[in-house]
Amino acid sequence: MYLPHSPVVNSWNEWDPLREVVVGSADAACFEPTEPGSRPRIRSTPDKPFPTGMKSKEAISLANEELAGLVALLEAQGVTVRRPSPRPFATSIRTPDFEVSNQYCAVCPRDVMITIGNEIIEATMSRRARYFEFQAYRSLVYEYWNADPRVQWTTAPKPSMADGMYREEFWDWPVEERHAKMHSFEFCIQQDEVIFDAADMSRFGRDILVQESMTTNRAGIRWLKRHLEPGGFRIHPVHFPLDFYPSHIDCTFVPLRPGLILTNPDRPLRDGEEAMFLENDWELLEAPQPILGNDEMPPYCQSSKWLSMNVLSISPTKIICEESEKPLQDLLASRGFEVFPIPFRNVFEYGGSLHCATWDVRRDGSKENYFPHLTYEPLVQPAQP
Ligand code: DAV
Repeated sequence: MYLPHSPVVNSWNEWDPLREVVVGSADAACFEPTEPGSRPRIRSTPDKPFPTGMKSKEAISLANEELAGLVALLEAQGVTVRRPSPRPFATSIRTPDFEVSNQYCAVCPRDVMITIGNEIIEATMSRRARYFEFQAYRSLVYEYWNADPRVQWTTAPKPSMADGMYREEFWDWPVEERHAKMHSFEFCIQQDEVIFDAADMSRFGRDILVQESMTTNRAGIRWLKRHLEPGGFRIHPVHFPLDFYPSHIDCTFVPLRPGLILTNPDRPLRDGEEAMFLENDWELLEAPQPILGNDEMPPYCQSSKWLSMNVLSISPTKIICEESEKPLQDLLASRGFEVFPIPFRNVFEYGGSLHCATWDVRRDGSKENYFPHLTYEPLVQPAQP
């Protein structure tokens, strides 16, 4: 078999030159159902019931137009763009452990799929409506896996998603209680089963950050450590105690290129966790306040205003930003980036912006050590000879 120099699946960080990427699609997208792991609310009228079933044709085509704009920009930059397979998201799911009235969508491949070097990992997921979301990417995964024997493919263990996996009172805790509990990192999922969404990880070569969140628990982080440490990776749990509803790290702590991380001024790292960055010459650069406040986000959007930070790197010098976020664009330009602004606000109600709506399959580059001064304790110490 003839093998090209670089495996067809090869991506070690968030910034190396991008060659192939999957961009999500809003086809057949549904409203996220209310379930123990998620209580969606209409922003303007939180007491009104959240809609169920398929989103309107108009909402779907507005989002699809902006996703097509992203595809066009990436292709003009020489990036190969792939799309998910159509899936019947409006159908209900029933397993021996749970039932849910409809599924969600394939707008945010980032939440489900991650490339770690030459390996594709399908996340366990944390919400019922997203249990089968990996199916939208399976034909692509088979294509990559068949094309190159160097490609590894792992599906993480599926949790039961039974009632007992969740802590439903979480949603009713008043703000004072959340504040009191902010250092315990207990959210709507319990700790018994292995649970993680792919978007709680951020890749820095041989170092990978994992956020403990509403969508990733400590057993999930242990599974990732045991799975990845033998391959020479170091897995670093990170915490943002002032984010009372944390899910997915890519609106909170966003590496832009070696030595530079965009940080969220409302969500500082837990005391002590910044040391590994500062001691290894990484600069933490605060993002400016987003253009729109939380109250001005689209009514069905469940994410925060910090979707502003959800940028996508085409390379260490080229970056795609939402078009209204001028202050962020100016900051990035002042740091030497070529910024590509595109409209993306109609995608927000599907749970993400530019980084969320993509899954990078191939970038240039290899496994580098960007943290040369680091002491790391692996879960399992190598046996003494
Ligand atoms: O800040 O609301 C949203 C991430 C969506 N995948 C936030 C995180």
